[in-house]
Order: sequence, then C-alpha cells, then structure tokens
Amino acid sequence: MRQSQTQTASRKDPSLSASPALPHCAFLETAQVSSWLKAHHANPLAIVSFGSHVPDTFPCPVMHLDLPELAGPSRLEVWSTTDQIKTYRDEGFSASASGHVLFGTVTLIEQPGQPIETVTERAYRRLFSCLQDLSFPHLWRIWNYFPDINGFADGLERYQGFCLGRHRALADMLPGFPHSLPAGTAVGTRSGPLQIYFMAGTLPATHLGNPRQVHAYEYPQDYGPRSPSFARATLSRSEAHSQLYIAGTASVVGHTSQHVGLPRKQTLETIQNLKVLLPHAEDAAHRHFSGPQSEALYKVYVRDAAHLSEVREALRSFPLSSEQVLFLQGALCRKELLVEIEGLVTSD
Ligand code: 3EB
Repeated sequence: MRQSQTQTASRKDPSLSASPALPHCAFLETAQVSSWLKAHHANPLAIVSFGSHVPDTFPCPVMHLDLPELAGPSRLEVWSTTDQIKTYRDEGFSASASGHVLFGTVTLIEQPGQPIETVTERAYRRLFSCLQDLSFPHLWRIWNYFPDINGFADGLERYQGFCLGRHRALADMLPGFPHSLPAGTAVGTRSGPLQIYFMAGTLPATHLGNPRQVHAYEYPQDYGPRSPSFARATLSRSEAHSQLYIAGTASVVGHTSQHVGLPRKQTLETIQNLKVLLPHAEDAAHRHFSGPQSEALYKVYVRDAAHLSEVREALRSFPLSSEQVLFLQGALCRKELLVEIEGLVTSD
C-alpha cells in the first residue's frame, strides 16, 4: 500500500491529512503466509481461519470460525499493514494496531441459561471500552459470528436476540448512532462462542446505504424488536486509495427477502444489489472500484452446501477469479435467505 503526503490534498480535505496506510487483506494458504508477509514487508494485523490450522507463531489476533470452506484449497483471511504494529491481549479480547487502524476480537462463551442478547450486549460494551482505552474511536467494519442463529429461545429467534443486545449497547455507546454504524456481517457458525472481530480507525470513515435497500437500522419491527445495527457499506480513504467494505449482502430489496427457496435467483438478486452499490460508492469516493488496478475480495456464505453449484453458476454474471472468492458454509440471519456476499474493494 503506497503512502504519500502532499500538503495540497491535506488542506483540501482534513480527513486525509494523516494519510493513513489502509490495511491489506489477502486470502492465503497457511503455508504461504510467512513468505507473503516477508515479500510484502508487512506485519499481520489479524488472521481469520475457517477450519485450517494457524501456527502459534503469529503475533496478531487469530480467530477460528467454524464455517466450512466449500470450494478450492483451504485459505486464511490475512489482514496486514506495512506499518509497525502493537498487540494487546486480555481475557476474551485481543487486538493489534498500527498508527491508524486497529483490529480487535471479542470472544464470549454463552453460559447456560444466559440469553444471547445479554452476551451480545456485554461483548459490544467490551468492544467499546477497548476502542476508548486504545484511542481508535471510529468503527469501520464489524463481523459477528455465533451458532444456532435461527434457533429460538425466550420467544425470539437468536438472531433477533443478538440484534436486541447489539442495539442496546450501540445506541447507548456509539456517538452519532445510527448514522455512524459501520458495515457489518452476521453469520451463523456450526459451533463456537459469540465471536466478533472489528476494524476501527483514528479517523472517521463514511457509511453508505444501498439505493435498492432500506437501511437495516430502519427495518420495520416485523423482523424483530430491534433493528439490525449495520450500514450497507463503509468507505475509508487514504490519499492513494479508497477502500470499500461491503456488508453482508443478500437477496433483500427494500426490506423484503426475495425468491424464497431459490438459491440461483437469490444469488442474482444479491449481485444486482452489489452492482447498484458499487457505482453509488464510486460517486461518494470519487474513485473507481472497477478499474483495471482495483482489487476485490469476496466471501460468499452459502446456507446449504447442496446449493453451491447453483450459486457459482449465477456468479458468472459477476465474474470473479477463484483467488478472489471464498465460499463458506454458514447460516444466515433470516431463515429464507440462502446466500449472502460480503466484499472488500480497493480503488485504483
Ligand atoms: C440483511 O440485508 C441480511 O445483522 O449485522 C447482513 C449483514 C444481514 C449484516 C447484521 C445482517 C447483518 O438484512 C442480513
């Protein structure tokens, strides 16, 4: 990632004055990680594994998610920076930070009889006290994972309970809520605790809606007592590039799930949502996300492994190379949703 500073640009736009190097993400096989980091003079900020082994030798937070990979060689999601990093560790919390960006993980085990909303609220309050302690006040991106996401407890779907706890903490603690909410993902794992990882910055990012979709934080109460607290996408900028963090995107138009029971059509509808979001973000960023020099990585969550070939076929209308995409088996927030796609796009 290049890092340059020109006085003129700083004067024009104060949010660019510190010219942060944006973090880099790559999908790598375990055996490649060390040599990749060395070759790029990069330090790892966070590593996310979907079942493959990660050696203990990496200093950064490592999150293991029980989301089986459905195609291709097993790979890790490796976030890195060419800046120096500091790492932090505490019970249930780990983080690494460069000068401008912080990656953190919060992991909380659900105790028997404890509602998911209580665990979630506690996790988010924890996350916030860390942001405050470490002086990275601006949330850029959050990923949430927990098991049995469509299960019922105390009269609520567990995802709805999760939304309730998250809303309680964020509405209380996030300045500018809900407009300062970052892009999010919430996916059901096969097993494990509540696992959250997040990116935060010293500088604010810009949070975007999708013109085809209602803001998730404005969903009507039909979907649960508190709306899901996330933005459709978040844009962060350095002088050289912009980065677009695309939230988990599904076959939802307005606020309504489309094509119940039809994985191919749901994938096409999701692609349509992405195809509308990208130019909208280009307008906001004044940068190109689909130029020859731009880079994109996508994670495709598929509820039922048997739908993989239909999903892949539909994805031909949004061509991606196998290096750019991870197919993961995970359960999604609404029972009828069969596929969800999140992305990271770096402008040219
Ligand atoms: C949707 O559009 C699909 O609760 O954090 C996607 C991404 C979804 C993030 C979240 C939920 C979340 O409502 C579900």
